[in-house]
Amino acid sequence: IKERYHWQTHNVKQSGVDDMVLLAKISEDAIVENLKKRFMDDYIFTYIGPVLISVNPFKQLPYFTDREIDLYQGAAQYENPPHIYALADNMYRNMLIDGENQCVIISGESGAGKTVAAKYIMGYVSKVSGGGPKVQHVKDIILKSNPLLEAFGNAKTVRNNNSSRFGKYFEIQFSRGGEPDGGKISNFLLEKSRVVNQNPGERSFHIYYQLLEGASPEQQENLGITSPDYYYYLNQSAAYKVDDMNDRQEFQETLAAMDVVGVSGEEQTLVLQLVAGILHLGNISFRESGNYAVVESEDFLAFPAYLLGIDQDRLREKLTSRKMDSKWGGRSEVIDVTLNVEQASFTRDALAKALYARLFDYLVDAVNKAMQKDHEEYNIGVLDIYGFEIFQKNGFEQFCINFVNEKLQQIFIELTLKAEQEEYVQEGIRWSPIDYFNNKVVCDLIENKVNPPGVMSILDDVCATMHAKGEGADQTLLQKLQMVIGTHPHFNSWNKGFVVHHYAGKDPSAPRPCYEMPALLRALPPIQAAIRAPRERFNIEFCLFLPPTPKKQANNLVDTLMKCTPHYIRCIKPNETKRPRDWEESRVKHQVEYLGLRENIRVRRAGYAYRRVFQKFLHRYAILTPETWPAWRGDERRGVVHLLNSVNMDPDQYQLGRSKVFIKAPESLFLLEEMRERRYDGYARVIQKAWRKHV
Ligand code: AD9
Ligand code: MG
Repeated sequence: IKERYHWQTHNVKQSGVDDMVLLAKISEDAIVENLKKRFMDDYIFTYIGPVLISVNPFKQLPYFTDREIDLYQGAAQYENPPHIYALADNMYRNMLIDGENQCVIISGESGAGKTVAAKYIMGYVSKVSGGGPKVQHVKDIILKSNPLLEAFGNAKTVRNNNSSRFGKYFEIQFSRGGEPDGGKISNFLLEKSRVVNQNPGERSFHIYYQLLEGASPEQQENLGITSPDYYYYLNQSAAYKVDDMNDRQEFQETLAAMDVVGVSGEEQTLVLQLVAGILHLGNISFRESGNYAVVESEDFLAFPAYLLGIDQDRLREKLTSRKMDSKWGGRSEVIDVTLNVEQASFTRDALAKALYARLFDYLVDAVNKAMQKDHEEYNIGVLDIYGFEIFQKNGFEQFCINFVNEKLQQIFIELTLKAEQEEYVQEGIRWSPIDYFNNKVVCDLIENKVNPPGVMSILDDVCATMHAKGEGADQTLLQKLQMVIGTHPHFNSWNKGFVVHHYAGKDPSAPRPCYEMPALLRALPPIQAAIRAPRERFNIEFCLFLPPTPKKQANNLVDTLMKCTPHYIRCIKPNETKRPRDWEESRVKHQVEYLGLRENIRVRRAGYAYRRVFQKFLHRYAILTPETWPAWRGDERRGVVHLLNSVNMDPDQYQLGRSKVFIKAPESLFLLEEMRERRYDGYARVIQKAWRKHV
């Protein structure tokens, strides 16, 4: 009654169904309808069993205060309206009670609210857990790492003003007593190409604009700071400002965050020198001189060389020539090859990207060092990785991102269905398994090693021999793909690239990016370090290309996740306008389709829509019979039978397992809920009246 009363005073009424397992009819339309109804009533959260659906409200809602944190602490899922705090609390309790690591996989397209969700979880855990000054310090670092990594890893895109351009797995580590006393961040797939150019209307990483707006006069002088249109790496897209974003103020926050994670003042100066150095590097241009590239103006060479701490001549040499292995008369030697203008510009950009990626890794390392603890006990991991990306032209970056998403979907399918089946076995429940689309076939298409080898293996193969093949590499690759996997039902190729039918299978809504060969291959060949580190302490190795580690990264991530108890948040973006209360039906429907929500509900319902341990069931429906109210005394199983008999529940509708009651159709549950509601409403009215009199 206490909780019920609390929500009533907060004017919370029923809107649609809280858990879509209870939908009267399962269709995409019914799901969209339910989400819409709730969205319009400012309910952004809805469950499908244990899975949380979250729709981006594009406005601040009032239910994220300490009061809610209090309310959701230790409460069962059904006691309160769906909320991300309920999920966070569940993870935290599970970890403590079962002694198992937990993870939450947050998925959804760009701008759907993944990063905001991740922050709510970290905020919640930090609030409900205790700890002395040392733990408080770790909490500070956990929370401050967000603005720091966002400054360097987020950017304005056409879809999201604060789009994460890297994937992040954040493990909060706990003591046995549940205090967060450490942490670890793994970062994935930084979109480093953004450093050198952006699509129209998009910006580079926030730090650039922060620095340009926020630099002190002294910094401006030392770093050669002027207006953003001066820099080639920023002026191509001609987008400099973001609505509601104060770059100047955020610059101060970024610096403050570096302080918290223990990046010293001196190191901060070096970080900013690198950031500025990359900008100035971009202003070096080349002209043709007798078939090869020379630096257009020596003046533009000196400043980046100074900022990056390398010799000017050496920088010139590195930008306009390349070392190559050559076989000559049976002997192998290294020769210098001069580059043409296009190659020199490409080398400059490659250098800028590699430097930036190293800088980003350095910052992640700094955060990790600050949160490091010597032995691991428990952890909660939060995965916030960018969703499926389909552009006009898709290259290696998209291929990797989409592959990771494919794998995440696979884990989702495996773990939710597996967990479901295991529970039936454990409880001794009779049931018949149901069919579902398993995207393992798509994962295999990409990652199979043999029989037949997948796209990754074929790529590796062709790349290993590519230098010999030169310009014809993309055709070689295509031919090989066509030959080996050309008949695969999830694969198509055409003369410039190939298409993968990503999850959701042959469904017309399945994401189907076209990967283009030149864009794909350009990112691939690993050419090793060319210039030595100018600053050992930074451990930033100048190199022209980073080896293509993302492939590996995807699998490491999957291994880590598979060892945790998983939780899921599926984020939905209701519109493209970023406005509150704007609902684009077809966009939502599309997401509902490819996230497989209908399938999710179907699987959840095919067995038993509802399950609850005896004691909790008795507690929830205690009000329905005099014998169970206020509490049932005696054997719990008998109590449940008594309760179900007294409401005339059809015996076909339920089964009793070893410790839980399973109820088949949601309609049966509706009935129970309705009866319960009516009784409580009666009580609540009486109490409210009494309360009003009292105050
Ligand atoms: V991307 O893949 O990194 O481009 P995300 O991370 O899915 O994307 P993000 O969390 O950054 O999206 O949300 C985008 C914007 O939507 C935020 O900057 C907020 O302005 C807005 N948003 C998202 N979730 C909420 C929310 N729960 N309440 C209020 C929200 N606003
Ligand atoms: Mg994000």
